[in-house]
Amino acid sequence: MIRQLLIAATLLTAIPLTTFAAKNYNGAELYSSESVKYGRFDIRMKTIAGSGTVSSFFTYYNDSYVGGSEPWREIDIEVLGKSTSIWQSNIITGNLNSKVTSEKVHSYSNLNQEYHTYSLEWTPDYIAWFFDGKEVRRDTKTQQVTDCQSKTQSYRMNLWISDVAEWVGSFNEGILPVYQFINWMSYSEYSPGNGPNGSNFKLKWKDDFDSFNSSRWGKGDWTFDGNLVDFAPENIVVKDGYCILCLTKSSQKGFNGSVPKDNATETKKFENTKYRDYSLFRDVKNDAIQLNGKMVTNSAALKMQNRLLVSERTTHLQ
Ligand SMILES: [Ca+2]
Repeated sequence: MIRQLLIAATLLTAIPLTTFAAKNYNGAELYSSESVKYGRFDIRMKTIAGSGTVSSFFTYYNDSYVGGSEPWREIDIEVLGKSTSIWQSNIITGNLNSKVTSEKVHSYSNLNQEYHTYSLEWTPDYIAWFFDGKEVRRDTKTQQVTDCQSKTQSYRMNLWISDVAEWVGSFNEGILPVYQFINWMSYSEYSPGNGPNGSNFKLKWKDDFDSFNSSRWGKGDWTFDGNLVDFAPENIVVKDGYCILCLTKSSQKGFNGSVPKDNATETKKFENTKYRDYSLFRDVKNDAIQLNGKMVTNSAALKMQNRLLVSERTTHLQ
């Protein structure tokens, strides 16, 4: 009897997880091939509504799940579908068996109806979160910020269903299928004093999702305890300049609909030798402008824009 149990246990560890009974739903996880330490992450996305669901962007030390002497390192942006107006910031440190968390909830309306820009700054001294260019949380020199110095982290976006109803609400499969649309994402390296206007972040790349960059990204094909979905590669679709993460019944993978357009973004970069680099982000719908990541008022924005356009023309005339 004991011997049979031992054989059974050996078989269990040898069989890949995917041969066990599949879950009833499929979600998606887009993950980076590289791991980085520090930087600024900007993600322009439209998340979903639906009790039980989580749409996220997060950074993650890839061996966190191993436990033992490996620490857990994770920084989160999690939009909770139980409401159309809640997203949560969090840092997870400690280790697999003893996690330290610091969740905070942020409220904005209509998260599922419009595209928004979620940003994360990770530095040795602080970790900060931004929503549409405005800072919403900053943790400075806390133990968690210090702990995050120890490991590089990958960056990921996923769409899944949690079985922790007290956190996310109860899931109702009648909402399926639902989709998280990502218009673009950019990554800026942490390089103190070397960014535009002497700032600390220097743009390294921006992915507009005009195609799927398979050297940059991978598609998850796993699951984890407490998650009601299997992540399916087929549930990551690039179409019309958007990356779509799908949450579906297991029999309905993929996306065949039309992509809701992000009608409020246009990013232009002005570069010349006489003037410094400017990053101009125009929110057409709300008639507002961000200049180098800061919101400026309408009248100031118009003046600023005119000056920038003059600068650009001046460059062309030289
Ligand atoms: Ca795009």
